[in-house]
Amino acid sequence: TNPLHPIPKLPGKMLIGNLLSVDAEQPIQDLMRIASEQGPIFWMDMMGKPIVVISGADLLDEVCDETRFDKSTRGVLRRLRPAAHGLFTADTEEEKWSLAHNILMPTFAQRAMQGYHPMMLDIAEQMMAKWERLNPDDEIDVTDDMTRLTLDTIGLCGFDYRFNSFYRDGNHPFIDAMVRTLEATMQHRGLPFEEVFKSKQLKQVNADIKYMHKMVGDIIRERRENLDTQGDKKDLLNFMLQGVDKKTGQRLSDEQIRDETIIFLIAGHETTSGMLSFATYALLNNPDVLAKAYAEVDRVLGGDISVKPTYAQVNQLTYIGQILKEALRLWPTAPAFALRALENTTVGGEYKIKKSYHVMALIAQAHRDKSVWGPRADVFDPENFSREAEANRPPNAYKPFGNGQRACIGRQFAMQEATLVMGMILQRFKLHDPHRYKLSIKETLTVKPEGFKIKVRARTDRPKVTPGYQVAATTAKPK
Ligand code: FDE
Repeated sequence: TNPLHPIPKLPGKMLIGNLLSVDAEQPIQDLMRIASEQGPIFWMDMMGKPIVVISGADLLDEVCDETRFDKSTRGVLRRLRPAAHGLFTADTEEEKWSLAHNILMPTFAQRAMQGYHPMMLDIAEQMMAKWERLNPDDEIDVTDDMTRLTLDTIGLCGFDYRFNSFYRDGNHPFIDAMVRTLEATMQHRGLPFEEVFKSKQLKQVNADIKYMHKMVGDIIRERRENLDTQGDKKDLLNFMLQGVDKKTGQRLSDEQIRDETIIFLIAGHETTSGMLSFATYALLNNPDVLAKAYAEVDRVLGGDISVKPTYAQVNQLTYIGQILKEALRLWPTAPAFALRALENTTVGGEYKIKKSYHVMALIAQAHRDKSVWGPRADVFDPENFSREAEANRPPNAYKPFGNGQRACIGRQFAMQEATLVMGMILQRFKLHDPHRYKLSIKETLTVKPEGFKIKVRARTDRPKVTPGYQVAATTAKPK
């Protein structure tokens, strides 16, 4: 008997249900496979609790209706609250969420990005310098370097802190603490006796959280004490210290600023670095796309790498933008999000969803629905994001940044940063794939390529003139 009939049920074991039906190391890839066999909706029994997995475009459109569904924090997000209880981990009805949301929205709006450009550029140049100085036989672990880049970028734009990841072999101790906390939270699956047989790991997590809170807390206190001299820095910390919620007149407490800061680091670094890594992989495997990308970069940024790209130029790199969007279609680095029905309801005309069910929007699979993306849905093609294709697509078919008011606040930030970096890489380097890398995906809170090693060489075919020189080319000094 299937109590959720007609929603198909994943076959499972007595008592434990589907607890062991999904690969613990690669749950997302396993769920994608299961979804392709079971269809656009199925459910799993997690020790008595139903999880409904939705992966069809029509059903995804329905559950994106915010009058019927809201983000759910059950599971990992709630377990992350001791480390950081704020935007990403709070429930929509909590005052914590609306206060931080109202204060922070303007600081992440497109027009705020210009202020972050110099800081994004600062970190991007560090990565370029590292790559330029490599020996011909040196390899780059793409995902590692992209993670250094995205972390350092949020550190600098967020609270004027330099993790200096490009100047060290291992990680900054803060990063180790954060990664351990995330790993432990993911592994903790709510099994009986976990507290006992994982007590050592849990003790470590408590120590790590304490360390993160102290480090960020100290930075906040110091800034608050020096606001008269440092109050004009254009970083998120100053916006949080000075911001007032127009609706309520309230401000963020130091404790909440601390939690939001940790949340930016958690939510922003792996997602953005994964996007850049998948995009690099796609470029290496699609020579036509790569050629078009080089042409755009040469036209917009020109060949003179001593001239820094401007904010306006980054916004002209629209084909690079299409490449990044398409990378996030095939591999949305936040591959699923969790929902709950506000009232018992029915989706697809026949599937009853109770308030108590856990609904999972598996966008990694929904983004490959052939009814929307056509027969070539599994093929990388930036033309999926031409202006025309975007205009003709149903509204909720593409959701790599989540949905509605709970969608990603860092979207413009991530796209701005990634476009700048991709542009600078292509302006400078030829990419090589010495091992003919076969995509292998590591899953944590996010998905990202694992063991992806490339080599780069300085380009010898850069255009001689930069865009600004074109009119006066005769007076430009020869190189
Ligand atoms: C959020 C987010 C999301 C949703 C989730 C859920 O629903 O749960 C998603 C899907 C995302 N996000 C995605 C992404 C991608 C990328 C590349 C990114 N993301 C990036 C970033 C950066 C930064 C800084 C960020 N990011 C942040 C964030 C936050 C804070 C959040 C929360 C919001 C609310 O809730 O309000 C998110 N993000 Fe992201």
